[in-house]
Parts: sequence; C-alpha cells; structure tokens
Amino acid sequence: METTLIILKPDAVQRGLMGKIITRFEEKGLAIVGMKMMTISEELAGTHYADHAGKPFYNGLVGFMTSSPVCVLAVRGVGAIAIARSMMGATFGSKADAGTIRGDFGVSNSFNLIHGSDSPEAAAKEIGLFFGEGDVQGLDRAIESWVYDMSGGDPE
Ligand code: IDP
Ligand code: MG
Repeated sequence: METTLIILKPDAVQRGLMGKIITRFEEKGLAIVGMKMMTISEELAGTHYADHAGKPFYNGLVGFMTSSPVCVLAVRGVGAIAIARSMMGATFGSKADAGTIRGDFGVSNSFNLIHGSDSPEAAAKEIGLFFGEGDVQGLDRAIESWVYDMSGGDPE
C-alpha cells in the first residue's frame, strides 16, 4: 500500500471543485486517509516546491499556492502514487487528456487544480510536510475485500 499527498490547489477550492475531485479518488477505490484545509505559508510553499526554485514560473507558483486556502489529502491504495498522477493528467490544463482531472476541469497552464506526489520518496517527504503525527489515519475499510481481490492474501 502506498500513500500519496494530494493538494487541491486554490483554484479548485475557489471554483467549488473539491467534492467532484475527491469523489473521483473515492470512486476509483482509493482511500482518503487524511484531509484538511489550510492556507500554505510562503515558507512551506518554498520547501514543497524547492526543486523548482529559480525557474521562470517559480515566483508565480508560490504566489498562487499561498493566495487562498487549499485542501490537502492523504490518499492510499496499491500503486496510489502513479494512479493519482494518471488521474490528474498532464501538468497543463490545455494539454491534459479529457477524462483526467486537469483535462476535464481546467484550461490554464498555471492554475492546474491539483498537486500529486511523483515518487515514493516525494510522497513520504510531502506527507511529513503537510500532516502532523496522527493526522493520517490507519483506515480499516469494511469494503476492502470488494475493492481488491484478497483471495491470494495480498490485495490484487
Ligand atoms: P506537476 O504538478 O504536474 O508535477 P511540475 O512540473 O512539477 O508539474 O510543476 C509544478 C507546478 O508548477 C505545476 O503543477 C504548475 O502549477 C506549475 N508550473 C509548472 N510549469 C509551469 C509553467 O511553465 N508555467 C506556469 N506554471 C507552471
Ligand atoms: Mg511535480
């Protein structure tokens, strides 16, 4: 099982798209194991996007991410990191495939609705940045054995 860090960015919150986006993850079968709203500080945005420091869009990105509240989620499932990335679609809303979150809900190349961790290392780091101890739940879903084939012992 993997847990990935998802951020519903300020445009998703302002446009009233939180429910629709969260529903996609729930309907896919992924489990929401952490969720909160917050306003990201400049310091936190800088740490989270440190890899992009110095790029032409960096200042705009930090300004955008700190401009209005976000909704932060911890989302769990087998292969959850790659599954969430494919559900998000390509970075630019103008290029993202129809059927993806960015492809269906946005056209902008900088206001692109959602962040998702891109590797297990990034997910562990980002969950530690945005959630405190005890904020991510050990959720024992009653429906688990209908979401996954558990007949072999491990979720398939
Ligand atoms: P990702 O969010 O799909 O992983 P990254 O390349 O890691 O994309 O970029 C992080 C974020 O920076 C993007 O989600 C987007 O908000 C912003 N961004 C990336 N490239 C550009 C750009 O060329 N113009 C404006 N914003 C950009
Ligand atoms: Mg990225």
